[in-house]
Amino acid sequence: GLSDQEWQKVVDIWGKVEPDLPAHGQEVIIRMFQKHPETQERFDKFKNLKTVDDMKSSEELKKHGTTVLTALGKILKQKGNHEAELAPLAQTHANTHKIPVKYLEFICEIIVGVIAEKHSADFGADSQAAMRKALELFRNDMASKYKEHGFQG
Ligand code: BLA
Repeated sequence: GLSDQEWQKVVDIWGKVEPDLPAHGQEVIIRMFQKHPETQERFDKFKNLKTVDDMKSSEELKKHGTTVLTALGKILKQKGNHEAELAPLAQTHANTHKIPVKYLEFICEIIVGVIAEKHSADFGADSQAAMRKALELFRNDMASKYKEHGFQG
């Protein structure tokens, strides 16, 4: 798990992200689609977006980015006691969306990268390390829940 100090770093940096979730979320989703095009194929509603300009103009994409970061923020603020938040997410992601754990790794790494770019002064090495640990915990707990649903992930 994370120490109290590490959780504090996670919550503090999230406080910098939160005032503009749509811009951060949009950037995260576009980068994921650019770097890992197979992830875009998982979205019926985004398959038609061919260029970065198409992606930037899509209100639906921005909305999805906001949904993702809103859900993640709620989870991080639980400081590991996220069972209530994780259970419904694991359920849809195992049974409906069927999102491999590998894709969770992709998006988590991109989230760290986007925060590092937008908030370099507030996201030093120790904060980055704390955030990586928190995201790893999130992924590990998603992976165990996937298995309960019979999805190997
Ligand atoms: C939908 N993803 C959702 C929803 C939430 C999240 C809250 C809507 C409710 C639901 O269907 O459960 C949350 N998505 C997240 C979080 C992350 C994220 C917390 O990416 C990452 C920290 N889901 C993934 C990944 C993909 C993904 C890596 O975790 C990428 C391929 C896909 N999420 C995905 C899809 C939907 C979804 C396809 C349905 C979108 C729709 O049609 O509305």
